[in-house]
Amino acid sequence: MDVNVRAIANLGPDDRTAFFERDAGIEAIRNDVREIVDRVRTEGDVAVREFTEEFDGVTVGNLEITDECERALDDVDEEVQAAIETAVANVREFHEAQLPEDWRREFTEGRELGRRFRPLERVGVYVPGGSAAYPSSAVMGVVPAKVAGVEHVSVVTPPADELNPVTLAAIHLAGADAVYSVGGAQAIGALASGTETIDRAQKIVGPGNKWVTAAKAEVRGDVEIDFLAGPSEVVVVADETADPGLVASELVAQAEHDPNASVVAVTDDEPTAEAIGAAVDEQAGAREREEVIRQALSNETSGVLYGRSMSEAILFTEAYAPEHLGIVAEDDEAILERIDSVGSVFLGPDTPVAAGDYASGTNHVLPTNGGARVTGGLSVETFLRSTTVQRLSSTGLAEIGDAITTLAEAEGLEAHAESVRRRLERTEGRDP
Ligand code: HSO
Ligand code: ZN
Repeated sequence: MDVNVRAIANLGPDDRTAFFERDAGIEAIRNDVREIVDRVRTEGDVAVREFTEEFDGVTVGNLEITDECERALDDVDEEVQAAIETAVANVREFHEAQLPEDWRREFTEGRELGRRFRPLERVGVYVPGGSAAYPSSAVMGVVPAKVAGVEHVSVVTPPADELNPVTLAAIHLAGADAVYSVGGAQAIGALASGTETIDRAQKIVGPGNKWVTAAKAEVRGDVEIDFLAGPSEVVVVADETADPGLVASELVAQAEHDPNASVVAVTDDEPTAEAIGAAVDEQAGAREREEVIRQALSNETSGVLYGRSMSEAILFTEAYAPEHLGIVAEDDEAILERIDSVGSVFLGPDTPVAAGDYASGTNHVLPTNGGARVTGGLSVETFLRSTTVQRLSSTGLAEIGDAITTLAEAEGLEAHAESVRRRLERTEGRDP
């Protein structure tokens, strides 16, 4: 039996730390990454090409491959193209529903305040390649940016002797404006500082391996980033009404992403936990990526747990703050009500995480590693900035005049107070 079935009450402090402080493993490579990013900043394309030869073992001709993406459509099955189009349409529709409207309101007479939303102008999206080539991630990164109104969306994706045509086609169908054949930390460095060929981005988004993640941490500050997204995670909360086989299939599915994936089922019922554990082991053996799955299942951040009550299961889940949360239980809404820290939620037996991974319309670029305690996943807002706007009438200013001048003088900023007094006096002069 590979997957551990344990009582939450029996977890020691070390077990809990492992579960709740999942390490992205980027600290160890920070120095190497800093050097790559620095060299790309000072040497531009030359450094990009050199690192690509060193790390990817590929000599790239043109760094820009925008036209190849369109041509790649010819090499993609009609069925696959239709599936990408379905994903793009659903992701677009869901993200269009998120577009905020500008607004203004009069809060008291003559004091009108509002907010205005405008897109960023230049954004970079990382699309993973290699063995983890995810065409779906191209859709998840590019579509929300275009829906937000970003004018120039650049995509970077790692080179290969033969690029995956499905990934290229997805990048094109999602609506990217420019595409470059570069991956790893050098790609993030290039987007952060710009090179002769690659446009400098105001914000960089998208998942990647630990080199990409470490590079995003490195450039954060010079450029905006979404958040750090590491190996996939899922927690499924189940009660005794759940079909153990379905719960198990969720753990096995996310486990196939990465040997470092974290997959957990948590329940209030020991027999259910045992049944899920047995189903996980059985299903893992039947999957193509069995080896990766078994490694992920044996991580100290993976396992099947049972609590003495649903409350104990819920508290565990909240502390875990998973990227994905499945709830398969009689009163799933009541359980959801008690969980705040999670990237994306999947309710009921017919809602697999794979739906959100590919085609229901929600975004699959989500915070891992407990990031859900402070942020959500990619959305239209990721690509917008907000501005506040106000207009006061003389009445509106008079109403708050004393509060402003008193606070300004308390701060020793007498000129601030004067800027208000002048206006109040002007009004008095005008209106005896
Ligand atoms: N579950 C991944 C996204 C993905 N799944 C892409 C399949 N393809 C995010 O954690
Ligand atoms: Zn997935």
